[in-house]
Formats: sequence, structure tokens, C-alpha cells
Amino acid sequence: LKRVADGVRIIPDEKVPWFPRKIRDLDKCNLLITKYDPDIDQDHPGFSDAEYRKRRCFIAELAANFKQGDPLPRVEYTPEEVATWREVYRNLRTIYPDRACKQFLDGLLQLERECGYGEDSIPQLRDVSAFLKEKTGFQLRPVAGLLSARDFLASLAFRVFQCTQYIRHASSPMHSPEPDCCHELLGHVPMLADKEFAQFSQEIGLASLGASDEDIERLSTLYWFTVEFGLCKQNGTVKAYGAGLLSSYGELIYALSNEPEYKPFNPEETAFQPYQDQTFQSVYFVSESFEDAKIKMRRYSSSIQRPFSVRYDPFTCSLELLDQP
Ligand code: TIH
Ligand code: FE2
Repeated sequence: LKRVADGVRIIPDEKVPWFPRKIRDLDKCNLLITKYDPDIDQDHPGFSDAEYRKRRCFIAELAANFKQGDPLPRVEYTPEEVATWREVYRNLRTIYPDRACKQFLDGLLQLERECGYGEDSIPQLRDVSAFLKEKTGFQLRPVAGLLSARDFLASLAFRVFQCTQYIRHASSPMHSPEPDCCHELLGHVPMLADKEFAQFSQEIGLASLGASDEDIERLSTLYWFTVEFGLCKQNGTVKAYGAGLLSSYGELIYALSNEPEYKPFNPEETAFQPYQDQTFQSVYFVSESFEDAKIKMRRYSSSIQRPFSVRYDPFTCSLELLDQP
């Protein structure tokens, strides 16, 4: 509580926004943002492709019916969908060795060896989720489309990663303005197989629980410039660890060229950087190392004011709240 003068206290009367307390509560974290929806957005590459839109609806339905604990739905991908995946995979695979961070390359090699990753088939979320569970305790959950920042971040607190299952339109394999299975499976999953990165992700999630709308906005900006578009130094060179870069051939090349502006990652400033998601970013934030990013994020998160603190209990997959008023 803030004291403005002796004996005068300001008692905050805003209520703490609802947040999930146990993993099953994630069934209620399903607020979708209708942005880049091929049914609504005329600029979407699939807007005038009725077949594509029908397919998207079918796959969205699978996610909408999913409940925590259900087996993850399997999708039988069409030869056209596999061809898109092949093109994305093949192109990216050739440029990863020089551009992706070490943790990503380690994860990808394990996925290729142990989880059937390759250009010939689109990995199934169910298999990938089982793989991650063994590596870092993360699990996947199917999501119908773009989730609200609050719901998306909340799931990270439980080491649950919300994944789209449809694939981008065949006409734009090099960059998609919205997440798709290429983005999830190639961008996010290899990183989530890394213990330190998994911890980093969960901590952003924990910091978001019950936070104000303004704090959610700042945390999602930080998420954007780290987990999605982060760069980090490794052995004196800048590498990509952000999933939005690692799933877009076009942007991965661009981000590591000398065109964009680089700024040092510093949460207090990064949190206020405006961003857009339609095309390549104009600025990227570079961390000295993962360790450094984690320490700075922790310092930032602990500065967020909440009338309680949270701890995740992995045995019960639920939250313990401490110092409740
Ligand atoms: N632009 C990414 C891609 O082409 O794979 C997908 C997205 C990342 C972040 C938001 S949408
Ligand atoms: Fe993403």
C-alpha cells in the first residue's frame, strides 16, 4: 500500500483480474483475437481460397473441442499441405546452421532423431507434446487461432504451449503474418526443448497472472521481442532464438543482415517499444546471453506490483498463492 501522507493510505480498489489456478482452468483461457482471419481479412493470402478456408474451419473445430487431458487431435495433412511444409523446412534447414542459436540447433537435432522431424511429413502435435514433456515438462495444447495475450501468457505459467495446427497458405511459404504449425513446430518447439529457455518462458507466464491490462501489454511486448523475435550473442556473433525468426526464411535472413536496427535487450526499455506483426520488425533486441536475458526479465517481473505472489506446484499442476491480502 502506498502512503501519501501520515495516516492517509491509498487502498487500491481495482480487483485482480481472473486467472487460472489449476491446469484444467486453461479450458477457460480461450479468448481468440480475430485478426488475420482468412474469413474476415481481405489481405489474408487464403481469403479468396474457399478450400483453404474450409480446411481452416475444420482444424479450428478440433481445437475448440479440446479439453485439458484429452489426447491431442491428429490431423491427416493433405499432399498440398505437406508440400508447403517441405518447402518451408528445406529452405530454413539450410540457413539454420549459421543463423540459429546453439540451443535451437541442439533441439532440432533431437527432434530429427527422436521425433520424426524432417521435410517429408508434418509432425503431429501429440508426438511432439510427448517429446517435450520428457525434455522440459512442457506440453502442447491445440488452439484455434490467435489467442489473447492474457490467455496465452497464462498457459505458459503451467508449462503449456498453445499451438495452432493448420498450415500457412501455399502462396506464402517464406513469411506468415499469423502463427501456423510451421511457426509452432519449427520456431517454438526446438527452443522449448531447452531447460533454461523453458524456465524463462514459464517465468513470463507466472509474472502475467492477475496482472493489470497495462502490465499484460508490457509483458507481451517483452515476449514479442524475446521469445518471438529475440537475438542473442554467442561466441561473439549474433544468432536468432526468436520463433518468429526461426519459422520465416524471409525474416531470418533479414534480421541477421545489416538492414535492421539492433538495440541491447533491456526490459525497462524494450517493454515500451511499439511493434507490429504484419511484416518484418524494424528493430530487434540483442541479449548478451540467455542467462543475461533471464536475469533481466526476473528483475523486471519482480517490479510488477501484485498483492500476492505465485509459485507453481508441479506435483499438482496448480498454483500456490502467497501473501494474499
Ligand atoms: N512470421 C512468422 C512466420 O512466418 O513463421 C509467424 C509469426 C510469428 C509471430 C507472429 S506470427
Ligand atoms: Fe509464436
